[in-house]
Amino acid sequence: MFNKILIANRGEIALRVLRACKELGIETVAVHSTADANAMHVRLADESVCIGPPPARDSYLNIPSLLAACEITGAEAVHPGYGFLSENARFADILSAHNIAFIGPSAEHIRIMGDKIEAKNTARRLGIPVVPGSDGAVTTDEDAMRIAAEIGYPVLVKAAAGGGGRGMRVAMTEDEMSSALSAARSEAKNAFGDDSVYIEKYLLKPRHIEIQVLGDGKGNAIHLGERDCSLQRRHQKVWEEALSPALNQEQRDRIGGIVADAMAELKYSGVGTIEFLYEDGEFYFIEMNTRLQVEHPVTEMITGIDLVNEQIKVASGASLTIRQSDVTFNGHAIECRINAENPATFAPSPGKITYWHPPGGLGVRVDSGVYQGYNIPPHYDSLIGKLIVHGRTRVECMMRLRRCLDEFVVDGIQSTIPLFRHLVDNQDIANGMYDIHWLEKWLATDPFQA
Ligand code: MV4
Repeated sequence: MFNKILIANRGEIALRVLRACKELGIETVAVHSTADANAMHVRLADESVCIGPPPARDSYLNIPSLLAACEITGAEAVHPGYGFLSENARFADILSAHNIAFIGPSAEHIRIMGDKIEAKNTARRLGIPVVPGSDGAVTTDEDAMRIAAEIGYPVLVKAAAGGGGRGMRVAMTEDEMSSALSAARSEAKNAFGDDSVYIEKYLLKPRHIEIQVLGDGKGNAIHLGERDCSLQRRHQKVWEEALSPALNQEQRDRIGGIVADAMAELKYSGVGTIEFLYEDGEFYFIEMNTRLQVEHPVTEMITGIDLVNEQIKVASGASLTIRQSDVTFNGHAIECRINAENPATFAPSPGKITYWHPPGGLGVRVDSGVYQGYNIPPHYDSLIGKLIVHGRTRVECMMRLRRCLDEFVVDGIQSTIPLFRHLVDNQDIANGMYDIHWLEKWLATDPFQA
């Protein structure tokens, strides 16, 4: 096992990783920008190193500074958290060249899954169901038109180098195809410097359902069920829950088994998430995330498995000790992302938190790096905490969530808490009847009379 881990992140996830390290008896090194000198992850770590000025590219993304911090402190491993360098294959390669462990999968697996076409081909080869479409990039517009006609409209033109919804265009009919192709290509060229695109059948009202996996890189892999992340705005998840209100145990066992077998065959190491679109009882792979995700606590709440603890153990060379038959799903969990934002417009709201009173009690978890008197810097994302609530049933979970949202007080800044007070009382949400477009449609009805 490692003696000392450097945490190459900030905010709530740096704290989350720090807690797992402490419980394993591992020393911790925090890194921080000059804007984060007063951050909680710096205070709670055994040691800390300032790695640069506020902009992330000069600090949390600054590989030479991070290497120097490892060197100075003698850290044997780096946990990247999510975002920043967590899916950077070059960073994983550089660490290994310096004999420092990257707590995550192999650079090769990060690279494969970072290329949307290669990821899809790999998934298909491993027996994971994928969206019908072109097998790889389309070269000419004529090819694209022919393939679209074969698949049947509507189709979606996607950038090979894409992600986060950029470089995507829908063509509802053949007449829209040439403008969709040129728009997707030019947006992709601008954003990623690569104008290759591929084509998929466009699913009109899917849910976003993702499967959590854990592998040891030696051919052992298990799945930890799904999370339903359909409630999102502009590709930013807002509310995540496990299990999905749309699936039954038979569907879960089936898709989970397919994914776990695929990850065993790939010899995947660490935690990972296989993202699917789900529509009319069918799953369609879209991408794989090779990192710990923001919403991992909902899975922890229903399985009792500490994902960061497992991640660290397999990165140090241990074999998986949890078998698939050991994994059981207990009750229901919901996560609300508490952002420092206007709840109606989502405009960022950095500044000083003058009052902070998080909820508590049975089945309640608040993962946050903030405290009363803390000044939220404007340089990073607006996530200031996550409220995760567990109940024996989805109904109990929703009742508890409503109670927690009543208790939660955040003053001095605006937060997304009022948005969740609306959602927890909404009939569609209570019925679990929502797809990836639900939240944006509901916001268009001006629920805050903004
Ligand atoms: C799709 C789709 C419908 N059909 N692919 C958006 C981001 C990228 N990761 C995949 N995305 C989508 N791919 C097909 N064939 C709809 C989306 C999509 C979406 C997916 C997941 C979560 C939110 C979304 C919001 C809009 C569109």
